[in-house]
Amino acid sequence: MMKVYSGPLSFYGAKVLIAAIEKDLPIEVEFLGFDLRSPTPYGRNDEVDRINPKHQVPVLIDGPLELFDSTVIAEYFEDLAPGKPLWPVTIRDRARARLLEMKIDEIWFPKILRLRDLRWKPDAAELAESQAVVGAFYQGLEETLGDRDFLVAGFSNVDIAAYLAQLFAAMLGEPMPARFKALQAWRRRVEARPSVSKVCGDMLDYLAAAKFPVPQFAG
Ligand SMILES: N[C@@H](CCC(=O)N[C@@H](CS)C(=O)NCC(=O)O)C(=O)O
Repeated sequence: MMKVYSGPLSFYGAKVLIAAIEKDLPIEVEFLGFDLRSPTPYGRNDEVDRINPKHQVPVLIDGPLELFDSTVIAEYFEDLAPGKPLWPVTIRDRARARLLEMKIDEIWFPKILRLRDLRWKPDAAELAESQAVVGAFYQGLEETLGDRDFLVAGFSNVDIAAYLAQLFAAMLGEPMPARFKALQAWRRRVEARPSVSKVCGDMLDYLAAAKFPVPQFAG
């Protein structure tokens, strides 16, 4: 069976865990030690350090194949189980979806995570700036969604990444405002999926057990 190293509150790890469930790919998951009350919460793991020079999760081991990076792993899953696609069908939509997913991973999520850093080093001006960034993130998603059910064309890796990014924003005190009606409906649509409900439900149980505020979640 494939093995994934992740963390109990890992955004990038959760992308992989949700994709594996969507594709019915059985995986064994091992969480690294994690200290929610530390600014550097991740513990070290020899296997992760050996495989990933960036010392980050997720890491996947499938027999002799060893991978790191959530998007690289998701592409491997796509090739393993193409019958349950997590990218859109047309070439242009696939390109759009890949670009938006990269933007969420590399631009939006790190900005959302600034809210976590500000818990350790409070700074009113930076907090206001981060709150404005999260507002722009929601606004951009609502505009991208338009009147579709999902962000590009059918449920895809983009919806997984965007859902997780908004969940982390909510965990960090900036939940999606009610005025984004289409996006709220999208959020409920995504969290009704058993894959999302299971993986995010486990993360929120972890938060609750650690006595951290838990955002609204229907799963
Ligand atoms: N681009 C990478 C980012 C991975 C990443 O930042 N993982 C975080 C957990 S969500 C991590 O391991 N952080 C620990 C560290 O950087 O020391 C991916 O998509 O997998």
